[in-house]
Amino acid sequence: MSKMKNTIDPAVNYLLPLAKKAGIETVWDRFAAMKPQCGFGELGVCCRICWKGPCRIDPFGNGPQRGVCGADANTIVARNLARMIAGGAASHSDHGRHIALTLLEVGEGHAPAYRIKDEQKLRSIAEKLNLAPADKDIRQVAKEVALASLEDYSRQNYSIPCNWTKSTMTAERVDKLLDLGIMPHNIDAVIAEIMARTHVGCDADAANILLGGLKGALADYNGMCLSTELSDVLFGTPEPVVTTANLGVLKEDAVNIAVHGHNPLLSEIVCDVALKMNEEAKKAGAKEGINIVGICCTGNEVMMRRGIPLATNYLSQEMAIITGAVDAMVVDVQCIMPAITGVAECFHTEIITTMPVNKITGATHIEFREDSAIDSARKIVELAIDAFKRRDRRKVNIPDYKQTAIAGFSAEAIMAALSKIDAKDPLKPLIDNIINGNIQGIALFAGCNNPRTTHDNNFMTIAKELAKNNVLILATGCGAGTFAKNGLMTQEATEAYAGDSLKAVLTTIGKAAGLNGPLPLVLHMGSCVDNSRAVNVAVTIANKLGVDLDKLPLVASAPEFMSEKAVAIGTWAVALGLPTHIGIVPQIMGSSVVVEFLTEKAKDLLGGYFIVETDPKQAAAKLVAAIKERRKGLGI
Ligand code: BF8
Repeated sequence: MSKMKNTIDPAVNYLLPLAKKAGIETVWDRFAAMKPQCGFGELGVCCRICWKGPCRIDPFGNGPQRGVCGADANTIVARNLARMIAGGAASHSDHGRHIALTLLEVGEGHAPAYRIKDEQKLRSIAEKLNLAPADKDIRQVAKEVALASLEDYSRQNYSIPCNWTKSTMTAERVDKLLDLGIMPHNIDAVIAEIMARTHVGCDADAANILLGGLKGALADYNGMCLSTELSDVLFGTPEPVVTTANLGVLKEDAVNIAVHGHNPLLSEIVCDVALKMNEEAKKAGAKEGINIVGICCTGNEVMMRRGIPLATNYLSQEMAIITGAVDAMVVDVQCIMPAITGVAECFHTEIITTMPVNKITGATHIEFREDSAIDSARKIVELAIDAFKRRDRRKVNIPDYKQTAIAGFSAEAIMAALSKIDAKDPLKPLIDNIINGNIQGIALFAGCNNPRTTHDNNFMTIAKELAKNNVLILATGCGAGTFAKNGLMTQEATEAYAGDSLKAVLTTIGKAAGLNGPLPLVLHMGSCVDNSRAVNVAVTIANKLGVDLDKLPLVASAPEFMSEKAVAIGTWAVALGLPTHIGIVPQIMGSSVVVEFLTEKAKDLLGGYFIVETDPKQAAAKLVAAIKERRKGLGI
């Protein structure tokens, strides 16, 4: 059997042998050392929620079929899955809480580092939330929108839906979620409810636990949605911007600062401050001043709003340090490998943690608070400049790989491009082309990378197949990172890979929008929380057609996912009615009830369902089949 490749990223392939030679351990080494991974864990039948255990169910039926308390495989698998969803929802919604609290501070005039950058968006959000903003002062509107968002974390009345989910769905979907009892009323309460119902001796009915999980996933959607929209208010709504991606964006003659993590509250201020400290960097010998680059979702945030180059995505974050050219890696929350401090010990790189609840042993901690954001950012940039002075030039190996990437396709940017074709009815050209089959459907790629499969390969293979089949492609998160690094966010990629009718549509829109050629093959919608942007586009189309989301030829794919957040996202995609592909075998296979619920029963209840397929070509075929089935349902 041939050995699976670690990655198809040329920059990583350049650096891995160098890491090996220098004895630096990477994620792929640790993954290899972990094999064989625990079979019980892989099936999800290991229970560790009380200390009578750990218990595990024998999947072959010879050993124990119940844990010490009597929980069977179905209960155990469902509980484990629901708890993962709660973890994901907690992460996204905590991010959203910080943004909402900051907007409140801005409204009250207490956060000098921040301001309202997109007033029009703020007013349109206030309209959607029924806050009658027309005659109000903009700071008052900010306060009211922030408070309406924070209400989604505090409401105690179970029968009132969360403001954001209710106001961003089709009416039919709202009714369906209410009917099923899975409409969230309060993000924090729903997460707490999952933890409570999965405590030992509580909910033992797998289907009921999964309904709780679906509610948790919708709470996740609510938190993501408000994170995205309020970030646009504070930092600007993305518009298409041309930039570059992959590790070749690092510069030998600059102080390279990598911003890594998720929340733009930190990265935006670091970028602002760094711009003002360019001269200090030059005085320290960096001819090109300061070069900020992004990693993971923070990378997406600053790429789409500022055109800052993307260095890399999740799985290759250590590689950025192994170039020897990163002077500081500034991190906030989520998806930061604890391994980075160990790698940084081999170089001069400062790893700077910034959040009180996210510290890493071996890192320098500079606390970042919204009220003193500029001071903290200044200290961070000063540390980076100091580190640059210590850089060992003999250890610098910047791979000569980078690609052009056109990023920043917010829902608003897509509508603006379409309005160049039909100003009165911007959606018409898109809908007409979906109905006439020039665009067969829309696929949203999301989620992480995972060493269980070749880094970036599933994303690239499936996207090229779908494009060939005239499917319009949207991307977020580390999937977006894959496409940016590997050249699919370019006009050339449209020429090379799009089917003829898709190419013609992308060319018409691109030319009308002044791009002098087609739109890129993959439209970059942003970070993981920005998956809500794709929902925004889908709901607009659904409302226009007068159908619910589960009728649209719209699919989602997380072909290399790994995080609890991705589990939550995939689950809400199903709850919203989307066929949702995952390319990694989920840790649920030990329960036939859970598998059947998520791949079949969910379809009856919600219209959406999971498709599990690890082979990327097969996955593409299944997604195309799901799109065709939807088209047939619509009679198109
Ligand atoms: O939120 S795609 S590895 S960085 S979890 Fe993490 Fe996964 Fe990347 Fe962004 Ni999303």
